[in-house]
Amino acid sequence: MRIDKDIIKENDRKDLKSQQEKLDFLSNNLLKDGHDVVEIINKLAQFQVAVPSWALGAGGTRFGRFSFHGEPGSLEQKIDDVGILHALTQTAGAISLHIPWDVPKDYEAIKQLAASHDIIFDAVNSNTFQDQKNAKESYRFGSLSNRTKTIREQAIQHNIDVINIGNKLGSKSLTVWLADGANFPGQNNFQNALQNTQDSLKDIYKALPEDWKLFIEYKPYEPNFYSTVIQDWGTSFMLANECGEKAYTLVDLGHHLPNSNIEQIVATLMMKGKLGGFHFNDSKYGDDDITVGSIKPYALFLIFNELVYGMNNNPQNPYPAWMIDASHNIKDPLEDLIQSLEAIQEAYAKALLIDQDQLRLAQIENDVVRCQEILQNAYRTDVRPLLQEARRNRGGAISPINAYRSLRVRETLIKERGKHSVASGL
Ligand SMILES: [Mn+2]
Repeated sequence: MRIDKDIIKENDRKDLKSQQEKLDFLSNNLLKDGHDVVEIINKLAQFQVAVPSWALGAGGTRFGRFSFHGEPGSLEQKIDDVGILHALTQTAGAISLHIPWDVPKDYEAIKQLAASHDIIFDAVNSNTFQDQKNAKESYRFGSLSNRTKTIREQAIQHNIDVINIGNKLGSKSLTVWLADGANFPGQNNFQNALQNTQDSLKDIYKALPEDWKLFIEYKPYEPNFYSTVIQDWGTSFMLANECGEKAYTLVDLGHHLPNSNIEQIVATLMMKGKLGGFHFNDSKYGDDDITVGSIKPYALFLIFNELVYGMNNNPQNPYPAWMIDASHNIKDPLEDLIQSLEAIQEAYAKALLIDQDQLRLAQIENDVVRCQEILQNAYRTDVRPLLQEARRNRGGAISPINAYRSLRVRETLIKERGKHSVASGL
C-alpha cells in the first residue's frame, strides 16, 4: 500500500482552516517573544528519525506475543510500512535494519524500493544476543566477551558481515548492542570479559569503512540480571575511546537505572564529541520500550534541551543518528510509531523555544526561579500547530493518526497481507 500526497491533501481539506487559525495564533505569540517561526518549522521538517525494522510488528514479552493483523512478512513489506509512516508524518525518512532478520535478497531492488518511498538506510544492527539456525558456536555464555576464542571470532565475523550488508545499501554506521554479562556473581571474571569485549570491538572497528561510524550501546541489566559487560555510558565511552575517532556512544533512553539523569549524560558526551546515536522510547520501570513521551514527556524535553544546546555549541560532536527503539505489544505498531514520532517532534520543538540567552543570563545571576520559568514557559507552549505546518509543507498529514484511521490503512494492509501474517524476525 502507498499513500499518495493528493489523497492526504484531500483528506485534510476539512481541517485546513482550523489548523491555519491555530498556527496564526501561535505564530503571533511566538513572534512577539522574538522567535523565528519559519526557522523552527524548517528545523522540524529536517528532523528525520529512523524506524527500526523490528518495531513494525507487535512486540512480545517473555510471557508471549500477540500478533497484530497485517504485519509485514518480508523486508519489502517492512520498507512499505516505513513508507506509509513517512508519507503521513514526513519525519520517518530512514529505516534501521536488523541482521540477520532483514538480509536483502536483491540489493538493487531493495534500494530502489526504499528510494521510491524517499527512505534511506540508517544504522545497521548486529545480533549476537541469540543463536542463529546452523550456527557453529552458541552465545549462551556471551559473544564478543566470551572466554572461548572461536566464539568471539564468530561474533566478530558476524559484525563484519553486517557492515558489508549495510555498505551495499548505503548505511553509514553499525550499532552494537551486547547482551553479554552474567546472571550470577562469580560466573564471570569482570576484567577478562571487558578485555575480551574491548579486543573484539577493536577487530570490528578495523573492518569499518572510512566514512562509517561504530555506535556502542550500553545497558545496565537484562537479559543478564547480575551484570552486563557494557553496563553504562562510562564503559561505552571508554570502549569508544579505545577503538578510535569513528567509535561513539549510543544512548538508549530505556537503558538506565530508574531516575538516572539522562540529560546530563547527553551533555557530557556531546562536550566530549562522543554522542553518536540516540534510541528513543519511554519507560516506567526498566527497558519497557514503550511509546516515546507516554510516561515522562518532561524528561524527554530536558534531554532535548541538552541535544539542542549540544548541536548549537559542540562542533566536535557529529550530528547524532536518531532512531526509535520501541516496540509495543498491544497497539497497532504503526499507530504506536506515529505517536512516538509526534512526541519526539514535540519535545524538539519545545526545546527550540527555550530562550538560551536569557537562560544563561539567569544562570549567571543565580536566579534559580527564572531559570525554571524559562524552561517551563517553553515546555508549556502547545507547539502542535508548528508540527502540523512542518508536516503539511512537505505533503504529510495535519494529524497522521486521524489520517491513518480515516484512510483505513490497517484494513488495507490486512486485505493485502492477510490476517495472520507475522513480522519476519519476531
Ligand atoms: Mn536500543
